[in-house]
Amino acid sequence: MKLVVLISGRGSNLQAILDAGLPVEVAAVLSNRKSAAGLQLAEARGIPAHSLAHTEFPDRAEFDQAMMRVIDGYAPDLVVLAGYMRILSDAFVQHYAGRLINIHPSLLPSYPGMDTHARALADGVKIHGCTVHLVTPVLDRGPVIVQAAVAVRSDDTAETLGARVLAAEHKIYPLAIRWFAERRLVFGDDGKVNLLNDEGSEQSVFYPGA
Ligand code: NHR
Ligand code: GAR
Repeated sequence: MKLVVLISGRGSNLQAILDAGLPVEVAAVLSNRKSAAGLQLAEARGIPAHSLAHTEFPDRAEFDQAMMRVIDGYAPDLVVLAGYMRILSDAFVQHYAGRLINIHPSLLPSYPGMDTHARALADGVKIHGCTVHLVTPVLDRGPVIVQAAVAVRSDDTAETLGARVLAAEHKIYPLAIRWFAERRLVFGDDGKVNLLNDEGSEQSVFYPGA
């Protein structure tokens, strides 16, 4: 099972994926920012690391086409967005349909988009978390694969809450990739994802509070 991972920054989810002992090969890492720390991490592990600056392309469609050419050179089974911060064109999403996943720092469909921890705190919600989902053209609305719940504390700031959510991300993203690699995920026509258990039947997917 070959993966290509797309990042924009720090790369802590990339690191969690690399350190999880998964039955996968991370064939390449791509960033839309040259300064992304995750690129050095990839290089240190001997993984080809590419940066394509979106600012050097005339529009989103042409940038995405350039990304697709590099990605397809590695013939990945799965494309993993790990803190990748560019909205993807429909052509890109369709090209990788069923093999493109993202981790988002909220319990989707709550808090799509940016600044999720500050928005959750402003609303006074008591449970927050993160979601691994299949990417579809509608932003942050693709089928949910797995979620982790994180209890909000009365003294939380966006930083303290975000740090606990990030720790949960580092658990569920490798877990979801393992299930994908083991071909245990079933993407139903109803837009729902189920997990095959050892008996071969389906069970709903969840991750108890992290
Ligand atoms: N693309 C599609 N088509 N569908 C999804 O579900 C996607 C996607 C691209 C990225 C990740 C997502 C997240 O987890 C993701 C899901 C970036 C933005 C954004 O507004 C929104 C959602 C996500 C990632 N990006 C700005 C843009 O104009 C740039 C922001 C910046 O550079 O700081 O692309 O939340
Ligand atoms: C993670 O919290 C990820 O969920 C989030 O960015 C962070 C990346 O951290 N993704 C988004 O907000 C996507 N819009 P990392 O680079 O250390 O993995």
